[in-house]
Amino acid sequence: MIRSAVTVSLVPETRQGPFVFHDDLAAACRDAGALGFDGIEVFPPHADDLDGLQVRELLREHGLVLAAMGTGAGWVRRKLSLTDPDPHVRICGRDFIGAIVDFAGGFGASAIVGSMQGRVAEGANREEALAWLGKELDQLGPRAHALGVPLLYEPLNRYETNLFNTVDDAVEFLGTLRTRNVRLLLDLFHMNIEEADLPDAIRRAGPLVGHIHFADTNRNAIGMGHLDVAPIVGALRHIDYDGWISAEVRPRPDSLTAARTTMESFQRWFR
Ligand code: LER
Ligand code: MN
Repeated sequence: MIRSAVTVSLVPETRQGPFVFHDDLAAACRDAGALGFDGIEVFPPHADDLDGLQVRELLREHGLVLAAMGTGAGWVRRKLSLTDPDPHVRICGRDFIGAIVDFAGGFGASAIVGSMQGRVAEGANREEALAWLGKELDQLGPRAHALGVPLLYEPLNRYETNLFNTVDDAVEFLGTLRTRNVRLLLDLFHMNIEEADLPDAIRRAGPLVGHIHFADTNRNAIGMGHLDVAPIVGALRHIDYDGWISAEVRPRPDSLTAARTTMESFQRWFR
């Protein structure tokens, strides 16, 4: 069954970022639960900064589950990435993501490789960078598989990476990996910038779609921009998508309004 989630960032540097709730996990769980969300997607500073028992208790208290966990704090705070020319930076990046894979996996949730994919550095060799990315995903995919969850890879728009911007290019790349345990996270905000036709791209990705970031064209809650939502929902139904619909949007005009508007849109389109 398709389920609703809302994002919570616990990383102070991302206060201007596309997360509905910020800083206070307990308050976010209370508000998400009261609004009827099925889960929360957490963006932690580091896996070690979370107390698993406390997270479990908050989720239980508010009738929520962990939908997924972002790993981008490794980039935001330490400039780690899986395609840095320095092998030590790549290893630290893999360790950073791996710890989140383990934590999230314990809750039956996936970790997301988004910003941590990095980019091909100026003057560097693209094939080499893709080989590094492939090698790391081939280690992280089986690590997630051992916990019974897929790893999520997110194509980003051209202003955030030069690795893969479109769904088709990302699908082709995933096909070159040894692991079959990496699925696509499709973020409607990035897709709106890069895709010629969003529903067509979703249909082509088909069973590889593992998670959706539900955002309008301006990265506000769905319903606050001009995205043509109906054909996208039609495409998700066409591929029998049954994962998370997670609001990774700006808290505009405020967190509660963004969350409430998301929930109204979710009810309208998926219930
Ligand atoms: C970044 O723009 C984004 O969409 C995040 O989900 C990546 O981790
Ligand atoms: Mn995203």
